[in-house]
Amino acid sequence: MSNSVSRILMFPIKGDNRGSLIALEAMSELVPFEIKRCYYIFDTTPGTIRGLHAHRDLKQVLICVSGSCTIVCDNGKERSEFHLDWPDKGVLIEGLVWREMKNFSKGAVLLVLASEHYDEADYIRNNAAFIEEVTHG
Ligand code: T46
Repeated sequence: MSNSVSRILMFPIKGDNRGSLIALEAMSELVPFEIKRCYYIFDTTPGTIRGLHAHRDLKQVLICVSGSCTIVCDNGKERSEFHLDWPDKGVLIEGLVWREMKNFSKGAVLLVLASEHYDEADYIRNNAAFIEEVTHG
């Protein structure tokens, strides 16, 4: 069985009368890895579901920096849903976790910090293969 983790993160806001700022640093409690890549998802087609895959060896923090969306995480034993609707919330995903992103609001921007460079070989895009790997290793 996997020791995969997905959990909500709450980021401290540095606010003053000019507005708000959130600062995230690599190798901290909130981002527990070196950041090798970041990417963002935007201009999402209404009603679409993205993701629908797992990773073998990737740590990520997902932040909806504008608008809102829902992140579904399934580690083969339990399925969790996280609604991201403000930039002070994130989701940390580590280990073998099937993920889906859905319910994107108009104008939503989902920022992702990742521990590794892009590697298609790290993806499991077939759900039956994910179940097999999460169950039997
Ligand atoms: C994940 C979720 C949250 C690249 O060339 N480089 C990259 O770094 C990424 C992430 C993607 N791509 C290419 C690969 C595809 O041709 O961009 C295209 C769309 O990627 P994909 O269909 O994998 O996008 P999502 O939104 O389904 O999944 C993405 C990440 O790929 C994935 O790692 O965890 O966001």
